[in-house]
Amino acid sequence: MAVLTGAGISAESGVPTFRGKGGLWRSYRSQDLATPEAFAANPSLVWEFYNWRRSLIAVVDCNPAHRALAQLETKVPHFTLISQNVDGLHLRAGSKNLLEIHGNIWKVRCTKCGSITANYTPDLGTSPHCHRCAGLLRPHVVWFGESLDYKLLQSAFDASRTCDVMLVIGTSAVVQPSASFPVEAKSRGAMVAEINLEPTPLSSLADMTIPGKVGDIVPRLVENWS
Ligand code: BJW
Ligand code: ZN
Repeated sequence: MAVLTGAGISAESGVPTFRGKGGLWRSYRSQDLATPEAFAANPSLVWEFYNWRRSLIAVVDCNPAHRALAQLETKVPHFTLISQNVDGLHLRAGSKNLLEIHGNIWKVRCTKCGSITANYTPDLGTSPHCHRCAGLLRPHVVWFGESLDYKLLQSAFDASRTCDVMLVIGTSAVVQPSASFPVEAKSRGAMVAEINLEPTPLSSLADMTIPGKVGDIVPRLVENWS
């Protein structure tokens, strides 16, 4: 089994989504905050945005849907969780075989020496620097126009190609390459089921669409999984 999650699974924890009602990209321009060009032009502004989001995420917890997926992993022999989320809530819920394909907001990467470190201080200031080489740090997340980590991407495509079932949970399914994973799974004969409040571009391809809130549906689905 492969599971693809998006911001909708963390919405009930209180983490803002990107495109729906109250979504970040409704109030902020992604070009100004989530591209390498934006960071090069104004790193302080980008850090302000990420410090604000880190502070929000620091005070929330994983919800029953995150926990249910961690439990599902113990019931299914070959299970891969592919998450577009950077909030780390799947890890907090105990998921193990997890591919955080857009990175993790609790990690920072040095723009000079490339070293990646975990840092859980919510507010890092607007110009955090590397302890090793004094280079400017950036959030270890994937911005628009950046490539995903090659190994993570390969593992995500492998899981999509080889699964019998793919659950697609709380994603608008518009951002590439993630939106291709269910298409790949379906083309290799997998059963694709979508759980979302609203229809998405994937809905017409999915074998099953379950409309509703993740917190209502995912725990029930997992409880009944034999
Ligand atoms: C619930 C619910 C509840 C709510 N219960 N459901 C044309 C021009 C330029 C670029 C491109 C282009 N075409 C394609 C591209 C490439 C681009 C892309 O896909 N753009 C599209 C938007 C068009 N992709 C990239 O650039 C990627 N890199 C890449 O492709 O490299 C090669 C390349 C480079 C350049 C050109 C072409 C190729 C990288 C993408 C990185 C995305 N980064 C972000 C930010 C991460 C860091 C951070 O968080 O700050 O990732 S953007 C944002 O979107 C974030 C998310 O992971 C991602 C997906 O969003 P998600 O999770 O689907 O959230 P929402 O809000 O969209 O949807 C939530 C859903 O939940 C909704 O459907 C709700 O209904 C539902 N929901 N509550 C159930 N309670
Ligand atoms: Zn460094």
